[in-house]
Amino acid sequence: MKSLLLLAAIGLAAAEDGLAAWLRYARIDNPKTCLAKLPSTIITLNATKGLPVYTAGEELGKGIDGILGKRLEIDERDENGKPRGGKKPAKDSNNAITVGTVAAYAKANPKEAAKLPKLGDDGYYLSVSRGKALILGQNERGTLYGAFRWLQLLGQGNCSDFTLASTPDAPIRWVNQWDNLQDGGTHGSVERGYGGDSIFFWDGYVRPDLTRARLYARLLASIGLNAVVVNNVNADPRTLTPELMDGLARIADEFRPYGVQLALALNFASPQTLGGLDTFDPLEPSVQAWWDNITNELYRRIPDMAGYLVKANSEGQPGPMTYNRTLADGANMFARSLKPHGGIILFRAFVYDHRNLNQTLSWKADRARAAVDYFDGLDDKFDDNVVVQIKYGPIDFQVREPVSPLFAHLVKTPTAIELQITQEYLGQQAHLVYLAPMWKELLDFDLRVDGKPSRTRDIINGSRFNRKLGGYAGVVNVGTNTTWLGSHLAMSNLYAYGRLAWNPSETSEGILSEWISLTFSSDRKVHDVITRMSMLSWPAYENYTGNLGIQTLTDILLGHYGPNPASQDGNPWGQWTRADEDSIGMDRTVWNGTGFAGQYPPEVAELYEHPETTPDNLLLWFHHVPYTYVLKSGKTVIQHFYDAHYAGAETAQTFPQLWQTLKGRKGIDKERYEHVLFRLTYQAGHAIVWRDSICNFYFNKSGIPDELGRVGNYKYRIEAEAMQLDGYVPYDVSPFEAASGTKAVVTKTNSTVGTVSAVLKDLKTGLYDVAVNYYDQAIGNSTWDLYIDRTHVGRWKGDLEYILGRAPSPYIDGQTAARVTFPKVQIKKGSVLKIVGRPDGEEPAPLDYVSIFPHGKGIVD
Ligand code: GCW
Repeated sequence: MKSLLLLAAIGLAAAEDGLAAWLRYARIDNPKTCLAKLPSTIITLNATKGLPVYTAGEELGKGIDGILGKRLEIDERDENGKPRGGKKPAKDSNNAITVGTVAAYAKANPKEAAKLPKLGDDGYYLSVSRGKALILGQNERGTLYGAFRWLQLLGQGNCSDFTLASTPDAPIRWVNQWDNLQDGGTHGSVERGYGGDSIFFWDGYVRPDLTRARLYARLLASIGLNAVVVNNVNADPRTLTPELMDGLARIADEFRPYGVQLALALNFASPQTLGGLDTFDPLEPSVQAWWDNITNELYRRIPDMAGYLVKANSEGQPGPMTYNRTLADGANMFARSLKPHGGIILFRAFVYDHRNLNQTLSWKADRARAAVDYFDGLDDKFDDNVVVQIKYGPIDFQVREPVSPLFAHLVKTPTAIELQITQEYLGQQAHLVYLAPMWKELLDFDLRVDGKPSRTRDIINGSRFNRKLGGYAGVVNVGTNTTWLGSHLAMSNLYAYGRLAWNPSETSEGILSEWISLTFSSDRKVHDVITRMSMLSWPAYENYTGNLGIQTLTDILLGHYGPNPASQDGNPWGQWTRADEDSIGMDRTVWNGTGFAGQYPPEVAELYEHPETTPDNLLLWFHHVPYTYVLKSGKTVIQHFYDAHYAGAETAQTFPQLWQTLKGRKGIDKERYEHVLFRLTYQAGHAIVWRDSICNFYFNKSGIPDELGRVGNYKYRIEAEAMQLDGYVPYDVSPFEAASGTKAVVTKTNSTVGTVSAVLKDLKTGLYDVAVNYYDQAIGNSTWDLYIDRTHVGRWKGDLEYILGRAPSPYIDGQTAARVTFPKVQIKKGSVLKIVGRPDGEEPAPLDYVSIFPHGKGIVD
């Protein structure tokens, strides 16, 4: 009996698997004060099932039930304010939560409606007073946004009376999913995804079950986002077959109740590859007719489609330049097809040629220049439903970039900023990096166009140049993982993206605090710890990856994840650092370099032209200087590299410790506690990999030692290759800096069990932490066992690819390098440490080193 009851209780408890994200509607601490005033009826005005006002009613019912524990009755009114279906009005109808559009409200209450503040598109009016609540939207989805906003406030325990009128800062608040219809196998994968397969596509088709698509729309609507491009910008022409279009219509049907519109990424060559025409020249009438027809076919199925997104002439994608046409010719072709339907086209400014190897040799060549070079002269050439979508920085979602100068060049043409919630160069959601502070710096940056205040945010929202369109595009890689992004904590970035696109004046901490309350709880300590870690995370990540504007320094030829600074140079991808034995950095000055600095308006250009006036954190983005160049901080460039990497890695070590102080606190359930702890521990280990790789790489290049003697000297380490090897052989790691002492060990064959051992003769008897650095490749799941004498200390498996969501590399390198730590191990002087490695698949149980440091002394090496 007892066990049956227990089972029932488990069945009832919501699984904290992340699926509900910030929409958990968890009961607040003290619902009584709220309940006292709460009416028992929700009145919906002229709601249609399947549209946002109806959803708003439903959501309020669900939310209030969860947050306060009260079930409300729904009283549906028709367009004249009369109860639907001849029903009696609810008893409590004078004291109710009324929800509808301003227009529907005005019909029954013209006088009151006349007094309402004016709202812009998608805006809402929210008034809560002594039990009554009025939630009115400028349109259907505005109403839903208002409902969600009130629920967010209630969910934080805010039951006060207030009146609020809110209109989003910009009309375009889109999400770009990089979902593929299919990868090599059956999967619908997500480019740069670490959160599972596509929630939309499978095996080349739209999934039969779109439950997740619907839940996704709900999440996005709750933070004010209004459209999703459902497929990868590297678009598959098959997206436009009739079967796929039918499938897309089913996705749009799931989105519609939440006011989320579907948009589509297009492959420029589709008229030829799919349509069978002999050209895709945008000025060819047959090509225009083909797109007109496709567009009509799409709108026939999806009348509220938002529009298109196009990546053209970039990274091998086809585009108008294939026919010597301009980018505007290309964009306008789609704009014309969309115009009769009211659709818009977001045309990406991420246009560059990665194929010209000779460029690498030229001091003046610079990929950062490409966007302005390609778009200059086109400002008055675009149709009025074209928006140019510009990545925040001129290169590619790096940990630190200056704002793209193209924002200052397009005055007539509306623009949208492309941000990346997907942490492509920012730890791929396997590292905690809270991005709102970075986005805010970019959005608040003043480009000083014509010597006048010109913040990025005021350019994209249309106010600076008096444009109607514009806004935000966020690249998101949610997938089938129940946590959406593969990590619970990474979801703060999605929440922040929506909140900032709605209102860029919100603060990073304020947004975070809302998100913490809704995702976990309002517990003070929970807030303090998550806020502390999150606010430290971007600076820490920048510290242990790429400093002073040199870019993130990930392996750009593989996973865009682990350290590999050499991969930046010597190839045509254009993310160069120009590091040699003496000096480092891209000279982007006008006087001697690529001239990129001159693409900014004069005041900003002047700032970036000189090393003395360039902020330290962008120095190497704009200038090529000796490693011994002295920064404003008084340190040399090379010593800054060393110090920053040690500081960043040290901060990352505090994350798992901080998180552990939350065990058992309100909202910190076991499931999420363990999940987060695992990832933060992994991050702390990988931060050390980063620190040592980058420090050793530049030490090796420059020959300048660390003033504090840390780099290259690791007194607590025993290199695996220096141990007694049995079944293991030494292995030269490439890149060399991804291994301590440049070498690792691997098992002799794929089936040989290997052992490394060492006599710990110099160690005093005591309690130690034992860290083992190993490599977890994508090509197998080795097992390792650690022993001290006869005691089995622990076992681990090389299965991070499943836990982290994807394996960034099949090789033994900085991406697969990982660390596992066993705390509080009792070791005697003269004990024997032994690791037995069992290879699996093609993964030869690789080991790098063991680090043994006294427990509790705060040493990590
Ligand atoms: O940085 C690159 C990414 C590609 C991406 C491209 C883009 C979708 O590595 O994966 O392709 O940017 O933004 O188009």
